[in-house]
Amino acid sequence: MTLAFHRSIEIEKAAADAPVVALESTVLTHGLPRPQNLQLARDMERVVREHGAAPATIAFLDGVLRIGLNETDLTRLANEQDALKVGPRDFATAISGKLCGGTTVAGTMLACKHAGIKVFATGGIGGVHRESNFDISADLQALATIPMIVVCAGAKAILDLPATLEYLETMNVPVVGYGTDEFPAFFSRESGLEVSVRRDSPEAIVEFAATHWRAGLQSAVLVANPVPAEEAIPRSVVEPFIERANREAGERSIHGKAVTPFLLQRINELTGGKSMQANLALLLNNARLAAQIARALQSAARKRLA
Ligand code: PSU
Ligand code: MN
Repeated sequence: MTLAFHRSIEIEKAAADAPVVALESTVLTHGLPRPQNLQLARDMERVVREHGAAPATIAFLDGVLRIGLNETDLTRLANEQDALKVGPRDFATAISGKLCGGTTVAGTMLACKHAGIKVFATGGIGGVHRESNFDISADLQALATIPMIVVCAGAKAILDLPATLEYLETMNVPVVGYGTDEFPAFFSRESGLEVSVRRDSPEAIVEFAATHWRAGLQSAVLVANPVPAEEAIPRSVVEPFIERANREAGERSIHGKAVTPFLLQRINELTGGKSMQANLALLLNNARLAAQIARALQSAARKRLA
């Protein structure tokens, strides 16, 4: 038994080995306000195309798993008031309820597993929350078990970053710093924490991933691409706001799925919109790198066949 899904015409038409980049949609439905969400979705798709790959934004529409959305679909999803935030455990809920939903990093990875997509760009992965009673994102579980390349700007700075990195180590997920030895912290380029390995080109990342999977592992390769310097917010500036937003989430008893959207929105208010600028810039930066990686993957596969 396999899961039914629907490909967009663009993805359907792409050759079997064409470079494809998956894009998540929780960032549209829950991560960014309107109208920036729709603009961002379009911009990410454009950046992927400009760099020679086909974008596959992944989401649920009326209970159908969609691999690639057309303009009408994107607009609908971006304006959907009641979109579900869909992680892997919510697939059956979305399908049986014929619901619309944005897929999280973990949900998008599960979709990629069904659709055979090997490269995915997101903003920041979920992870271990601070002072939480066991709030650990399902993103980490997906990274542990689905072999693909995921490009992010580090884990969201709102999280407990050392604990998140420890978890990734436990789960055999290599964290590849793109042009850096330091694990980037989403809004900031610096965290004081180390990545497990550094690579400086898309080709070198592909080579590393191939070697990782040849070693018999089924885990993802997580690529950490620092936010562009012009839009980065120094950690010392953003950290007090993160602490305050976390405190407020606790005071207001915000739980479960609602935690991440609340924190992102509150930090944006506290930084006077700067954090969203950083968020948008890093998302586009990751879409670009993911497209370059998808193309390098295609070249490597063709060389192997030649
Ligand atoms: N990064 C962003 N904005 C977001 C998210 C990540 O810049 O909205 C989303 C991703 O979809 C990620 C999810 O998978 O938040 C994690 O949610 P949670 O911590 O509840 O697992
Ligand atoms: Mn959570």
